[in-house]
Amino acid sequence: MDRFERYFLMTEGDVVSYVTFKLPGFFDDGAELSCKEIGDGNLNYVFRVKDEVSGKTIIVKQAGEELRISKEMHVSTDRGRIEARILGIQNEYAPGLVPKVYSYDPVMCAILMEDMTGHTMMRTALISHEIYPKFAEQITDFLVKTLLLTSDICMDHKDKEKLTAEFVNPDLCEITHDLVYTEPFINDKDRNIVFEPNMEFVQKEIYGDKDLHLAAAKLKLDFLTDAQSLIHGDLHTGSIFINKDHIYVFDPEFAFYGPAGYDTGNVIANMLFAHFNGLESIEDAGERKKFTDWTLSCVQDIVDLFIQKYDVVYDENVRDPMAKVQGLKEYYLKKILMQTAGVTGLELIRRIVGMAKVKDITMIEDEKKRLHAEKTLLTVAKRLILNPDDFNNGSDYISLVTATVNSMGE
Ligand code: SR1
Ligand code: MG
Repeated sequence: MDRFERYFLMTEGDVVSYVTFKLPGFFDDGAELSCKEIGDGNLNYVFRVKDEVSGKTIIVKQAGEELRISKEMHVSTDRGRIEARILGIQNEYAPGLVPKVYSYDPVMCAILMEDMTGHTMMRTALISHEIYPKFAEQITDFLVKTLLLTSDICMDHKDKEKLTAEFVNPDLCEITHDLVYTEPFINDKDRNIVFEPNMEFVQKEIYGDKDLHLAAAKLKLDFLTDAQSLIHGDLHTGSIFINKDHIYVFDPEFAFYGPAGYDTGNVIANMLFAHFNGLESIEDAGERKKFTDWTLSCVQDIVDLFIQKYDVVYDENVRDPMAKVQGLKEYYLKKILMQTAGVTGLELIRRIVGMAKVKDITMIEDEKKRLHAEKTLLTVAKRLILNPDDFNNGSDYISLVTATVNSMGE
């Protein structure tokens, strides 16, 4: 019996032997292998194994039974299978925009995959106020292709049904039901973490707003019932590796058949976190303007390029004869845009009020500035959730953000 026939949580030392055992020949004879755990997510362990002689590297991502964010939370390790499988599918629809999977091991619940060398985690880069002029083009390619080409508009319905069954992902979806669609509004499990100076505002504007609760409840029903596209399911800027020329989208373990607007909304919300981090923490006025002009124009471009590319990809790939009926393309887009607005609002609220935070906000050192960012974003979020019908293009988002910033004062 080999050491890896039974699941256990590996250490750095185990991972070196594991890679040699699982992928003999990946590294040259005479390789001097070292390993480091580099994960900083909430769920899994991510190891980089490196041959110190050639510099060649590989990533091993192992799912633990307990989550890193909280030992009390246990989630099926089947998420590794889901992630390995969807990376293969996304690589067909959006070639080169996801890391290559070399192998998936259902016993150790570990994925052996390409190291995204030469790229930085996008959230880290944005907190350093790096600008990526190609990002809107790149991410909208990924979004339109992966979302539309896996939908009933473009796929054979039987193939889509089979994929839907393969991607039933109850444990990870339950996390989203709780952390995104429920707890931020009613704190039913008493797990929210509210920045103390913002408590009064949150109690009145979020916990106390029944209209907001109803709108969030409607969005939750959409998430539960609308098996529209094979979505990434957690597409924040910590799930993207980037450099000036290229992006990799990774970490799709929350994938399932759900509303397409869940992915687009997550991207937009996380660009808004970067925007407010820039507004509140860049001291030099010129630098601040440069970065925040880009983050805002990026939000605008993401929405507008998504709409433009949707139009082309729809026409080129529409398959269902009834989806060719005049007006259906526009109806379907409107649904996605409304979901996008609602989910942008939900992601903004849950990262400020709920248990899983984003560094863009928590790293704003000055308490007053953090409070200002949080209140402004919560106000933006409420408008998006309560009036999703109003957000039909990029400039609708920009007008909302600009007007809210102006109305909140210093
Ligand atoms: C319990 S996991 C908390 C969050 O981390 C993941 O990245 C997802 O965003 C999840 O909601
Ligand atoms: Mg993740």
